[in-house]
Amino acid sequence: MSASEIILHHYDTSPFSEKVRLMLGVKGLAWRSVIQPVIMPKPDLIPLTGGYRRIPVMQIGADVYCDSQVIMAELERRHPKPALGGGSDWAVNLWADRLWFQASVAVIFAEMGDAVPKEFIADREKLSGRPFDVGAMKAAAPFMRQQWRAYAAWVEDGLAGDFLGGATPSLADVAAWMNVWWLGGAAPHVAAVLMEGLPRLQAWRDRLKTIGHGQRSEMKPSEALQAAMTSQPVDAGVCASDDPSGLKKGDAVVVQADDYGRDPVEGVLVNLTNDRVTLARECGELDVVHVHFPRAGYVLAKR
Ligand SMILES: N[C@@H](CCC(=O)N[C@@H](CS)C(=O)NCC(=O)O)C(=O)O
Repeated sequence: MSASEIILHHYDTSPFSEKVRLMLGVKGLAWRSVIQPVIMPKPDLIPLTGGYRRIPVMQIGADVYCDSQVIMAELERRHPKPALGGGSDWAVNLWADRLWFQASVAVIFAEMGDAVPKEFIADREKLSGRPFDVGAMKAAAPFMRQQWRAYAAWVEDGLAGDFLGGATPSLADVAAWMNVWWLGGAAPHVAAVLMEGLPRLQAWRDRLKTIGHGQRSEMKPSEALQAAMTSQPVDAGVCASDDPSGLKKGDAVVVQADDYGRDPVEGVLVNLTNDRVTLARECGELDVVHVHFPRAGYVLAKR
């Protein structure tokens, strides 16, 4: 086990994890896979994140990256070749994560919602703070299918070359892939209808499928905790002195998602840039861990 090993906490059916797995494939990287539970409790994940429960989480030694957005940014930073870009692709990523994903949720659970175990429903109600209402999703499905189709048609239009990024895959390709992959796996008959007459999208899907996930090997959750315990965070961090929030290095802060799964994570601010916030957390037996979040989509406040 090396301190710079990429450890991905995920589960195979997780669409947000699939983005990261594809990116690992595009970059041809070796990584360790730690399978986490689909519902709470997650006793081997929470000590690392300080309360964040969503999946995926990436860990490299004592650095813990919460949310696929900051995970992708960190993979791009540490492994810049082949380059997947950035800039406005991040806006595409947030659209695919939110608007397109919500359409996928409604379309998929309208199909399979009746077969979902009640423990899963209870867990997701707690996560979202709203009823998991299969009846409402069925009622919304015809409208949401139209939304899904309209989004898919944007990808069709954007495919002048093999990928949205041109000749090679970009962050926008990875972001859009999640929804196409999830619907294709969970409700293939609906996916076939919604992608009918979009030949470039279909060819793009088949092209992305062949990329794979890089070199994956399994790891026990206890080994991942051990990796955090025996490592130090990679750098001390830099806080921009002119951040409009007025927050400064060393402030006691709390970070939480602004959509669902809003469990607050408390720590000491060590890094603050336009796209990232990092907290230092002293976690008892885990010593000091740096927990990284994106700025976009997260609320950061002084404690
Ligand atoms: N914005 C987050 C969203 C992550 C997300 O919603 N993940 C789903 C799984 S794909 C989740 O955590 N569901 C609840 C759970 O697995 O406990 C990201 O980009 O990583």
